[in-house]
Amino acid sequence: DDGYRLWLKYERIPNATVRASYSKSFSFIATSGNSDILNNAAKELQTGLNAMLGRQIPIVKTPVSNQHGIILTMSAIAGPGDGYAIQMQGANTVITASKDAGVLYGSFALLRHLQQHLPLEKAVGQSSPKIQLRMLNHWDNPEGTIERGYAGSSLWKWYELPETVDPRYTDYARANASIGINGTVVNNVNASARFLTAEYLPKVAALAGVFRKYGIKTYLSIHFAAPKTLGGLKTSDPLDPEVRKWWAEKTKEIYRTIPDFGGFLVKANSEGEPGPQDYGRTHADGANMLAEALAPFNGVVIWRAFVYKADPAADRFKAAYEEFAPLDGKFAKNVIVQVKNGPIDFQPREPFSPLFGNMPGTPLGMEFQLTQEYMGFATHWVYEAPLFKECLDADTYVNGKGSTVARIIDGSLHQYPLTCIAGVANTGSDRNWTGHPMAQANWYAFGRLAWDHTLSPEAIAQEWTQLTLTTESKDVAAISDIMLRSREIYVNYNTPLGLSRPWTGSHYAPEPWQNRSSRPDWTAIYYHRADTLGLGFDRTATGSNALQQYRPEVRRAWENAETCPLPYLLWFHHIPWAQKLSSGRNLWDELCHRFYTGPDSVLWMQKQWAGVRASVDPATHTDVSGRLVKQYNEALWWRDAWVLYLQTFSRKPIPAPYPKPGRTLDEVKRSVNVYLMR
Ligand code: BDP
Repeated sequence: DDGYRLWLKYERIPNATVRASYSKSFSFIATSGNSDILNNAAKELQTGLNAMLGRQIPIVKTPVSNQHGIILTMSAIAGPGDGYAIQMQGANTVITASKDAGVLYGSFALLRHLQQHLPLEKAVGQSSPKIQLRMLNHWDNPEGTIERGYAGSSLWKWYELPETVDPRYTDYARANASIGINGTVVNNVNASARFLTAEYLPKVAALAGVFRKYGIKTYLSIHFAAPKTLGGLKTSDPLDPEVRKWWAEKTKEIYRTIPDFGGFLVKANSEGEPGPQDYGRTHADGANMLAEALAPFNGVVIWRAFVYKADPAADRFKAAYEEFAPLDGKFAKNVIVQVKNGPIDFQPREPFSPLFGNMPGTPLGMEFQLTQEYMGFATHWVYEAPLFKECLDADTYVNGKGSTVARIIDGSLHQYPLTCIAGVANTGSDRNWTGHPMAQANWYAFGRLAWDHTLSPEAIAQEWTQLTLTTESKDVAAISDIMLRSREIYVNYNTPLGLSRPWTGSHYAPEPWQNRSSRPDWTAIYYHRADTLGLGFDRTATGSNALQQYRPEVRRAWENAETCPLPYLLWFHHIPWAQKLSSGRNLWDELCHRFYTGPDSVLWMQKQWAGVRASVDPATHTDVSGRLVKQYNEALWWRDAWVLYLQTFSRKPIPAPYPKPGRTLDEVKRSVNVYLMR
């Protein structure tokens, strides 16, 4: 198996009894089929059922009497938005929705159910997504590279488009639709203005033409200075009438080419990108100018809150809140402010961003990163659902207990008229889409949680494993177990106890010693603040006081070093090396314990994985086994880098029973430098 089919494998059902019982129920697929989306729903059911049952099931216009089949219908009673209902009427299975996309989602839900060989009656029920815009953000560049992409090059073949439309675009759309994703931003937030040109819009339109048939809208990241760079204007000032006119005209042109275009994603005044502040204007001024251009077409502006200034005295943690919270209520109706889950940048563990809850008058969208920029690229096995869920379930206390991040994002807490969740895509041109075969689960889990954030990481892991790897129940349990522990295992050898960002260059190899960069918050020492006294970033009132940005209940949970949960400890406190922690160990011993437990746990992953060999496809099994060997070696690398480096401050021995690293700090640094070479 080359992994291309993702979770849409539709393997023949091995158990003859199950096959026979399904076969009785599925003699036809009936649809009045008056839209591309309905036709694709019927086609997908046909493809799936034919393969799983080993027979040919016809698509018909009206139900066949004396036979049992699937009926696809549209009706307003089936719940709001993209929701669907699956019912039994007599012996027919009826999938109803008020929109054709809902019928498509219901069809995929039924297929998911059958792929797990569950009794048909149990498929009955209703489901509606909790969030309106469920999107992938591709950080893909026009020349085919992907910013922070580890699975080959871009899926989009810009030089061939629009004349040649790769069939893979359809499979991409199927995969997304199967998990309810309904929007995609096709280009990098560090955006090239090229995509807005008359040469490139038809290429984008060709992609949109494929995606539309699966209920997916297409969006573009824009370059804020395009009026100057493309339009030849003297300025890109958002309050300049000529600039506003330019965007209005450009937007009209886009909608002429792509009538259902979704809108713009914007990274502005962030990491060197242009923006309204270049002209003394605010983020709201910039967003509202674009909102005005998009409003006649019901398009939206998704404006990112990922900003921080190169100020050596500032705490980067506080930056997004400081810039955006004062702008609450100043954004136009069709603007969403998209916030990364944590205040810094997609670290293996971060506290939730303090912006969540603090902009009741502005729809806030969530940005998660599926691509493993800070989690071992496509080499390390990290199942991200526990990370997503930890953030979604975090309680902000803004309207009292139970004011979770999920309830902010889904709009229920502040009655947001627009709701949005985005995942920075981990897909690329690799045959298996995501490089590491197990990283497919992160794409899958993102979609499932975007639809329903109450699902558990366990349930999603089991479901994905059954669809993708095996239905053998003891092996499903063993694989899910690896998945559920994998993120904590990575945290243990990478950034335990609330350490963060031990990188400057590659975002892959350990560099906790990095103290030189063009700006202080691009060094590693800025984040961990190791010295002879201790370790960690004091963000309490005696330090940067970033904790002030949270509600008192949250602050109280984190501000006392004695009671702060260990996973967040060094995010908020500078702790003396010898200080005893709630675990009973002192800081140094606890760190060593985690750095040593990490690689040992990777050995456990290897053992568990070896145990499922019999029921997993051999090519996939071998591929993952190889990656786990690499992951172990690199976990040791991380361990040695950290403990040897931190030991220069703590001046304490490695506690028993752990062995001393078999190499020196200089040796580790030399091997890391290889990864930083040009
Ligand atoms: C950082 C990435 C950088 C992105 C940036 C962003 O290192 O490549 O451009 O985030 O989100 O994590 O804009």
